Amino acid sequence: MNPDTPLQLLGGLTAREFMRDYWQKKPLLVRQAFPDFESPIDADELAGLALEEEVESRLILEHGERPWEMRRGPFEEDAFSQLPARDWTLLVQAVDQFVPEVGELLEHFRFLPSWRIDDVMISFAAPGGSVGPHFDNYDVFLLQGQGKRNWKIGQVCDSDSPLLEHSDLRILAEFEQSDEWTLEPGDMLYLPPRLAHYGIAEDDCMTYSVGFRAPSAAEVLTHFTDFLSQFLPDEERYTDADAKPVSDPHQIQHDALDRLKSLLTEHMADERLLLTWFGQFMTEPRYPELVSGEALSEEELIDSLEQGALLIRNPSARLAWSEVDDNLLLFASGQSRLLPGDLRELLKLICAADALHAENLGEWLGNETGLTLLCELVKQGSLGFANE
Ligand SMILES: [Mn+2]
Repeated sequence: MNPDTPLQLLGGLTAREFMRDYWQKKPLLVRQAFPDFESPIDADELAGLALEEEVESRLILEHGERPWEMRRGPFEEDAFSQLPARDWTLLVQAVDQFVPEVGELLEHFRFLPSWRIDDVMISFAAPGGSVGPHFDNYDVFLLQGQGKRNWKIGQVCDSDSPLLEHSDLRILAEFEQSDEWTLEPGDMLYLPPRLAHYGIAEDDCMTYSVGFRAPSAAEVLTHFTDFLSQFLPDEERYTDADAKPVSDPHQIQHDALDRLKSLLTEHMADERLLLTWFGQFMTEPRYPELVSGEALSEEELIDSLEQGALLIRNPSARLAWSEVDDNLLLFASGQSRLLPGDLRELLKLICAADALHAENLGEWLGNETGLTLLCELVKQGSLGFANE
């Protein structure tokens, strides 16, 4: 994707301009980002998904058993027939994993790293439906799929921003409106993290939210140090072979702090381990139970592909790659593999292709390491045969 091509999705901005001026900085409203957009899924299909055990869904009722009542799915079939005429919202997470046409929308966001994208949540709201004024700690693109929604934006928030008490949701107690727009199908609003927003359905209304992953500093530190500590033997300890006799035995001297700092720096600076951890962390599937496969021999794989089989990415799997020295790392759904540098084009193909087949794999079918890798990915469940 050429970063200097103006994009309709970004209202005629290039990806480079959008990243420089808006991304993580300020909101952007784009009228007809998706011209003549027709939602690939309707309200009944969305409600149908919310009945499924493996799908994560919530219902928000502004005037439920308590204000802003939240109910968690999966729901019973009659749950929707008993709802009031207005002021409720159904939210369904990760619809991109269950409806391929929704997953395809993400192709338009290829100017951003795929490992930063979390999911496409779809909400359906009756007139007046809202989840209240709130803020999120991640970026979001809000695409209007059907009907109209009024969006108000407000102040930049943080964890000290006052919230309503006794609420199932994190609803802001104060909302300082700075702007508002009514979005129609195909219109899209980009919001940076922590900006207060308040969307209210004007009629039966469906909104797509493309959400992002951004680990908190606390998560980075706890998860990375957990990961690192697996590689550290118990005998590796605080050492002070350079210590001098102390004048006050009760005082912790700053030379002890220096030794600690160098212990930390030594391990934190291990770039290969940092990269390995990060790639694994960012490709962890949202629903690991949906990523499972079966063992397959290399002969079986070649036979199937030569008979025209298609290998496709499991929509619940996440893939990314990176380079380390002369080698490559492939990250697949929370696991990593160190691979020789000559597999670069294969890794790029595995990560990017809609489907792998005899034609686009070509000579890779004769590459022993490449074949082993493909079998491992099938076994792990990140790749699978189409129509199975
Ligand atoms: Mn939000």
